[in-house]
Amino acid sequence: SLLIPGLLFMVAGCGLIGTAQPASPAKGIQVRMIKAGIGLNEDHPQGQGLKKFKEIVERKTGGKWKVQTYFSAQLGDDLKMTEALKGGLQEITIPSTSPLVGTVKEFGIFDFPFVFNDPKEADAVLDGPLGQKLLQKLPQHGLIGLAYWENGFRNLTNSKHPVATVADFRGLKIRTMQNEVHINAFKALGVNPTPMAFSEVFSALESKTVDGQENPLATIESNKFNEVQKYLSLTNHVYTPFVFLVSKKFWDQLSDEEKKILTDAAIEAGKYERELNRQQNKKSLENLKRKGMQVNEFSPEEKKKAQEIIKPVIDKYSKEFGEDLVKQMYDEVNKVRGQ
Ligand code: KDG
Repeated sequence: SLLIPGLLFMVAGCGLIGTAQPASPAKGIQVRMIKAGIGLNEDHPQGQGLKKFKEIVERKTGGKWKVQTYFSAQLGDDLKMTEALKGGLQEITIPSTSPLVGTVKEFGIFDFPFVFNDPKEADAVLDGPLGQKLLQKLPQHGLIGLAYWENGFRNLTNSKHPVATVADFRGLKIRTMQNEVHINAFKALGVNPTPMAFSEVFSALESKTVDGQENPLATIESNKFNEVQKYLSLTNHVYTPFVFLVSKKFWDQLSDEEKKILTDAAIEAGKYERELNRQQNKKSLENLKRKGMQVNEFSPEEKKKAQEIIKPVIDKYSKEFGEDLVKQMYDEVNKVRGQ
C-alpha cells in the first residue's frame, strides 16, 4: 500500500533529524534501568523507603525508568556498593554515613556520641546548612548525595550481661561499623571493638566471634539479633544517618527534568522512611521485650560519665575533621533547642 513507504520515510526522516542533533544534554525523560541496593532487608523501614522511592520514580517518569531493588547486601556491603557507584556499575545506594568517612572524612562528625537528643534535632541539622555542606563534598569523589534518611539512635545488645553503667562495657567484644570514631570511642570505654560489614554481623553474633553489637531497635528486630542476643541496653549513644547516594557517572547523563524527579523522590521517600522508622522503633522495643530480650535503661548520669571518658577521642577527631565544622554542628543543634 501507499501507507507503508510513507511510514518508512517518516521513520528514516526522524532518524536523520535525530543524528543531526547534539547528543547531549539529554532532553526529557529517557528509558533507563536503575540498580538500587541497600544492606538492610525489605521489611526494615529503609527497605520500605526504597520501595516507596521506586514507586514514586516509576510513576513520575511514566514508567520509562525501571528501578530494580536489591536488599540485604545482595549487591555487597555499604563500602562495596559505594565503590560500584563511583565506577558507574550501580546507580543508587543508601549507606550509613559512618563507613563513608574513607571518602569524605568530615561525615565523621555524625559519629560523635550524644550530639542529638531526638530525631527532630537531627532532621534540622541534616536538612540545614551543615548537612548540605557535607553533601557538597561528594561530587569530587564520583558521588551525588540527595538526602539524608534515618538510621536512628543506636543501642547496645550483647550475650554476656546487662550494660547499665560505664563499667559494664569493660571487656566486651563488640562489633562496630568500619569507622575510627566508633572504634576509638568504644576502646576508651574498655571495649574490644571488632569492625565489620553489617552483612556479617548475625553470624558473628551466633558463632560468638563477638559478644555484642549496636544498632537502632528496628534493625535489631528486623535482623533477628534477639535470637542470638539476650541483653538490650537503651544507650541511644549515637545517631548515625543514612545518606541517599547516586552515581555521578549516571547523574551526569540525566536531563534537568530527570534530575528533579530523582531528587524529589529521594526526599519524599526519605520523609516517609523517617516517619516509618520512628513508629517502628517504638513497636520494636515492645516486640523485642515480648520475644524475651532483657531490656535496661542507661541513665543520664552514666551517659555523662561515658561522655567524659570519650572526650579525648572527640577532641582528637574534632581537630581532624575541622573545629569550625564541629562548632557549626553544635551551634545548629543549640539553635533548634532555642538556646
Ligand atoms: O543499608 C544500610 C546498612 O548496610 C548499614 O549501614 C546498617 O547501621 C548499619 C550498620 O550497623 O552497619
